[in-house]
This record gives sequence, C-alpha cells and structure tokens, in this order.
Amino acid sequence: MKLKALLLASLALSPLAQAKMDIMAHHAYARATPPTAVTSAVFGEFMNRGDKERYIVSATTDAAGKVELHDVIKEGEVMKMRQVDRITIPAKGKVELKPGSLHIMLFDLKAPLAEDQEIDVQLTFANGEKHTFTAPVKKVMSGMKHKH
Ligand SMILES: [Cu+2]
Repeated sequence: MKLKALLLASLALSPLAQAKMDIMAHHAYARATPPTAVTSAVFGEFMNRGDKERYIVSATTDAAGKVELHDVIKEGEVMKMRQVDRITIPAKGKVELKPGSLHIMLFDLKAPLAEDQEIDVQLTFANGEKHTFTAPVKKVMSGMKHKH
C-alpha cells in the first residue's frame, strides 16, 4: 500500500510521465486487408486530457514499411486522400480518426493484416514525446473507396 502511494507520488512528480498520461487512445483499430493488399489504415479516437493542444507529427509500426498521416478531402464530387503534416488533438478534447476522414496510412505492409491480429503503433508528437497504442485488426465496412 505504501509502496503504491510512493509510486504514484513519483509518477505525479515526473513531468514526462505526467505528460504521457495526457494522451489516450480509444477504440483504435487497423483495417483488415485482403491477402494481396500492401496498404491499410489505422483509426481510433485520441483524447488529450492536458490543457495544451497536441500535435501528432508522425507514426510508425513494425507492421508497415512506411506510415503517413492522411486526411480525406472532397474535390468536386471526388473524395481524395492527402498527406498532412500533423493531426491536432485539441486541449481537453479529442480527435477522431475514421474511414473517410483523418487516418494513419500504412504502406508496404510486411504481411496482410488478418482479423484478430494486433499491431502496435507509435505516435510521435511535435514536442518529441512518443505514445504507443495497440490496434486490433478489424474488418471495416467500406463506406468509401480508398484510392491513391
Ligand atoms: Cu490514406
């Protein structure tokens, strides 16, 4: 009991540990792929409990050779993906990554993503901090065609 209290106290005193706890990933998942696909995407809800805006500037995963941050924009009647420099998580707020909107794009998959697998994804923030979360692989209803 005492040990736990001490541990909590030291966590609270460490600014890095404190800052890391500000970011939380919820309902994260990666899109299951057909056996021949080499691209996929990661979605989820990212919460920021801190009182400063935070910026995701890059992401990595062992599952993919290349990872980019993407958004989807409408050009006339056509939905197009484009790379973005950063994804902002508002202070005391959240950002939702979902099909047809912001997502973490995976290229050069080392193996197809099959349902019930899990992949670890590491985010890097503008301030240099990193945050790793686990994304189970799920089938995604194709609400839109995902084209490059
Ligand atoms: Cu994309």
